[in-house]
Amino acid sequence: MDEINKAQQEIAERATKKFREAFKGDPIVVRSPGRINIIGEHTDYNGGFVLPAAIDKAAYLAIALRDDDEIHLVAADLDENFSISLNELKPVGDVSWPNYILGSVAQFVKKEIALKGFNAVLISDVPIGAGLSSSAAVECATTYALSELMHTNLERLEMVKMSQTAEHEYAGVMCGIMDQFASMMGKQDHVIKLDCRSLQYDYVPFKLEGIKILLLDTNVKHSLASSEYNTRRKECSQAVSWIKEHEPRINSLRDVTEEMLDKYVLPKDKLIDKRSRFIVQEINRLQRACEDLQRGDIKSLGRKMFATHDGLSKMYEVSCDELDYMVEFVRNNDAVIGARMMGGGFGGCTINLVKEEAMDALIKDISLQYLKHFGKKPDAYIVSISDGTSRILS
Ligand code: GAF
Repeated sequence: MDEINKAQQEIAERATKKFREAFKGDPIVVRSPGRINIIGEHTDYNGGFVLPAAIDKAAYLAIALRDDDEIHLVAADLDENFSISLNELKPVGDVSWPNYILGSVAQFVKKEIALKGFNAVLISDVPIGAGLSSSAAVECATTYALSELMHTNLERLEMVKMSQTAEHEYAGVMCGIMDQFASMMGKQDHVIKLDCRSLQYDYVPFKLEGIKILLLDTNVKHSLASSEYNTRRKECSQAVSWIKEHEPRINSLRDVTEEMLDKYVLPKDKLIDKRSRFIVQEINRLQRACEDLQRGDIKSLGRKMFATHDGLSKMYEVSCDELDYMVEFVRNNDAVIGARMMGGGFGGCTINLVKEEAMDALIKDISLQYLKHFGKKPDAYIVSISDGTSRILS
């Protein structure tokens, strides 16, 4: 067994042990990973493309059915419990983690799929609030586990959509489909080029000789639900409706050109123009980045990652001082091929493609300087690309 699988097995065994301490019976264990995204940010809900991958950090759910309608949950790392009846399902206000599970349960109820109550223990090593989709990991783990236990034969894509709706309805974040798709559909050593409009996708090999993926966590906890994410969505759809008045075939920013923005959006509102122009550029940038990847031109891909960061920071305005600092710190370092903030923004991680031999020195250096500058320590995770949601113990 390789190191990664061994680590997964250990967490799964820990979840099973916790389950047996808290409940009776033998659980199954489902693992569902967090995600990275190489390029293509905030493009998913605009009908564009994204280039995510599942990582070797995941949520683990040890779970078994009950004979009644009750749901009993334990978050082992947080040492918290939560119970509710299937018949009283609703979002809970004061604790957030149960919502990701309950939101997924609610999708089965909505589809009138027969369900029973269940006991579950959650353990996750996806850092919370770091932009690595810890919530999507829990949603996908729950959806997949319930589907297994109830023998539903749901297709993976259907489970992706159910998990996304769980986030909308129980976490109040009108997210696109990227996070749940990456968690559920990830493939080891591959990124997923996903067309978020047609949902067609290709796995693109992503194992770069001598280069590793480094995530630097600002430890600024972002809260997507804190309205800015939903505001960006509204700004983008405002641009689309202004353009649609003149070009009725336009349904999303995917079909929009910068000339259309010049004509129909810029004269009306500079801010909306800036937001939507970033998205139009980002969708194009991703297409060209995929060509770089195909040609093996990693330097060119890296330059595009920096360009994406600049757009997210100055045009889409979803960065923060800490993220900007981290990207500036590595921008002229020859060992760093590309870097940018990743995910929804306002905190969380930067993603960096770093030459292996320079990795340790870089982490040491940036950790020290970041601490001096912001008075708090960053975290560093070297991640590898893993498979998506699966059952790993039964
Ligand atoms: C968050 C959302 F959940 C995704 O759907 C995506 O929009 C991302 O922010 C930004 O690219 O992770």
